[in-house]
This record gives sequence, structure tokens and C-alpha cells, in this order.
Amino acid sequence: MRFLLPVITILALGSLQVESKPHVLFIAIDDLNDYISPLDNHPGVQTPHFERLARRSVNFANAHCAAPVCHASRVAIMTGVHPTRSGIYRNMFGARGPRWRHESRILEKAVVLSQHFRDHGYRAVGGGKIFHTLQWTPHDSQNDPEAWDDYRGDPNNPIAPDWPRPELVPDDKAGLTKGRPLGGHSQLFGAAPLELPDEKTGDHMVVDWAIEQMKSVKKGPLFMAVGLFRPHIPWEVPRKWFDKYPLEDVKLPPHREDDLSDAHHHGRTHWHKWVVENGQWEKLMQGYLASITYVDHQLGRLLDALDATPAMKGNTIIVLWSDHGFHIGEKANWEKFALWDQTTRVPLFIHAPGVSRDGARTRQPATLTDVYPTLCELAGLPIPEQCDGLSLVAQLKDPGTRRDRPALCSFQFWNEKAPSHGVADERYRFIRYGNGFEELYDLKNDPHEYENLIDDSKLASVKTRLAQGIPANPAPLAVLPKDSPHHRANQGKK
Ligand SMILES: [Ca+2]
Repeated sequence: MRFLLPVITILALGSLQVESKPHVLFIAIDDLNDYISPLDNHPGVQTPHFERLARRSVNFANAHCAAPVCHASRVAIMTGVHPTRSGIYRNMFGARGPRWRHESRILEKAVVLSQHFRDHGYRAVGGGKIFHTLQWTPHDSQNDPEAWDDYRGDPNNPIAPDWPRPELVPDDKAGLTKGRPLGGHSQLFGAAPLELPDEKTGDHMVVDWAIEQMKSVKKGPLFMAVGLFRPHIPWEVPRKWFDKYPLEDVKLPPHREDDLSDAHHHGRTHWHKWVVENGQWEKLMQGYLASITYVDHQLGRLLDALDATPAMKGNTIIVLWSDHGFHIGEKANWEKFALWDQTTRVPLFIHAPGVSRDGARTRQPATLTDVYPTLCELAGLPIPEQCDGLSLVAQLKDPGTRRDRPALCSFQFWNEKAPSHGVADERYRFIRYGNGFEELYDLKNDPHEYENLIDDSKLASVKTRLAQGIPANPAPLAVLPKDSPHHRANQGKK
């Protein structure tokens, strides 16, 4: 008996530990920028459920993606490996399955976040867009079906079947000039109300699935990833969301005509030229705002379901992130593919039961590669060696806790031979481009990054300090691995 008792005690403690592991609700939103009310509060924006989430979490108001494009950002979050080590700085298309394991050989055996939770007793399920895919590229997805216990629908085609298209008027019939980005008639770069109920739209269906998962939560902890596709283009959501933003009330973002005169050229001004010449700026802003409020509503449905599930309420870590920021004409840019604050800064909210100082906001710098180790620490899991990020648990407990490591976002421009890097601390941002051009901004005095201060000698030490945040030997740009079994061309017609 003397020897048996401690064994029983250890067994009991072990099971208690498993029982008490928190659930994880991991919410990814596509192309959502800082316009939401808990961040920069674009005039008139309606995001009550983001406010609700902000009240019950820590708002990382100076969080940055690891790369300003869907694919690279998402691989970095889901593996914890930064692009400066993997070399995945850009989008890469034509995949079926986790081709990123071969795009970057150092990722070949990387453990996906959901798999890591499975390896430690969790049931891991996913739905919608977590790894890269698009509404209009069916069966082109970089999801790893092996990383989940269950995935909604076809894990290799997770969102394309769900989204209807409206009847579209061809550009010439609509009186618009040729040159619409992403091709004329397809109008992927466009805004149009859907004459459908929410129930027939993709993100609503993904949230329906997530609600069912919560209702049927079984014994043992759940890791659930919910990937919402709006406000990604095309800005097509049911008409009632457009009606919340009458065109005459829509406000353009702050911008300056001469903004690019002291800045790097992003190579996409032709998009902005077409928008302005065709008088589409307000209309597209309306579509983006309508899409944001549609996705805010879906977030509200998730929070409602969580609160209505006794097994999860009070025992669930919530993390919400977007894969990068977004331009609606700021710096004559649209979408992403740049390294300014507007492109790299993302919503990031984390609630950890009994840990996070909910309702607080911090400007301590965070990179989305920090999410993986943060969730590990919160759930009592080991942090895999592959992870480049640093846990944010200290900032969850005390949001003012200083972080010495700046945020780092990296990208390789199309016409440059080396990657570019944006580094942010609490106040300043330094960008060094692949062609050697440099920018330095003081966000306290100049939140829109209008004035490049790189030649200001008083800030030389700031530049030197931030430049140290760029790795000395960043990985070269990943090359498309045409021999990968996950390269679609190698799979025949599927
Ligand atoms: Ca995206």
C-alpha cells in the first residue's frame, strides 16, 4: 500500500490535468485591417462584436503579420516559423495539400499547431480558410488534411464551393474603362450586394459548422480553428450589410497625394489609378466596410454559441487574428503586398481564462509567429523547437510588460532580388527594402507614415536599434517545388 498510494495520486493528478486543459477557439479572418472600432475606428464602421471581444481579451494593438500575403503569413502562424527562416515570403499557387513542406525544406517535418495540440490530448478540428486558398481557385489549397482530426467539407477545397456570385454587369456596360485589376468581367476586384440570405453564404456556413462542434463537445479538450474569408475580395455579402453604409456617408481613409514621393514604389499604383479614374473609391470602401460588418456578425454568432455552451464557457482560450492588414487606397495601394503599418498591422485579440487582463490594450510589439508559443504556454504544452516566436503570456498578464524584441514582417517584391523587412517597436518603424531603399517612421507623431525620417540624424540610433531586428542572413526566396507530390500538376485532373 505504501508504494501504491503515490502511484494512484500521480494517476489522479495526471487525469485532473487533462480534464482541466482549456479548450481553444482559434479564429482566423482574411484581409481584415485596423478599421475595426477597437483599433483605429474608421468613421462610421460598425463592429460591435469586435468591441465585445476586446472587452473580454487583451487587444494587441501593435501586432504584425510575419508576411503581408495570405500564404506566407498563414504558414508562419501555423508552423511558428518566420519567413526569414523558411524563405516563404510570397503567395504560391497550384497546390493540393501542404506543398509548403517542400517549398521550404526546413518545414518538411514541421508540426502544424493543430497537430501539436492533437499530440497532447486535444481533439483538433478546422473549418474554412486556415491555410491559403481562395474562393475562386477550387481545389487549390495548402491545407494539411493530416493535421486535423476532422475538417469541414473537403479539406483540400475548404471554401470555394460555399460562395455564390451575384449577377455582374460587364465593365463596358457599366461605363467603366478597361483595366480593372484581376481582369474585366470576373470583377473579383469589386463590390456587389448578394440577393441572398446570410445562411447561403460561406462564412455563415462555416460558423454553423463551428456552432455544431461546440454543441457536441465531448470529453477532453477541443482545439477548433474557424477561418472566415470575408472581408477578402470580392466584396460580395448580402444586401443588408451594404445598407448599413449608404454610399453618400462613406468616408475615404486618410491619405496624401504626394505620399509616395519619399517612399519605396510598391508597383501596384495602376490599381489605384483605375479606381480613381472610374470613381470607384467610395463604392469599394462601402463593399469592404459591408464585408467587415458581415464578418463581425459571424464573430458575434461564435461568441454567442461559446457563451451558451456550459462545457466551454469560462474554460476556453480565444485567439483572433487576421493574416495581414489592408489598403483601401492609402499610399495609392490596394490590398496588401507592402511593408507599411497599414499592410502589416493586424487585429490580434487573446483571451485566456484566469490569465489575461481582459479589456486591456497594449502597444508592445507582437509578431503572429508569437501565437504558436503563446498557445503552448497557456495550455501547458511544450514549445516545439521549430518555433521562432516568443510567448505573449507576460503581456496577457500585464499588458505593459516590455518586450525587447521588435515585430518583424518580411516580403520579397516582384522586381527585387532580396527580401524586404519591416521592423516595429512601440513607437517607430524601420523598413529596409531588397533594393537597399530605407524608410523610418515615428508613429507617435505620424501614425499614417507620411514622412520618411531616414535622413534625420537625431534618429540614427533608433534606426541602428531597429535594424538589429533584421536577421543577418535571411533565407532566400523559396522556389516552386515542381517535384512535390502536393504540386497539383503532379496529381492529374482532380
Ligand atoms: Ca489574406
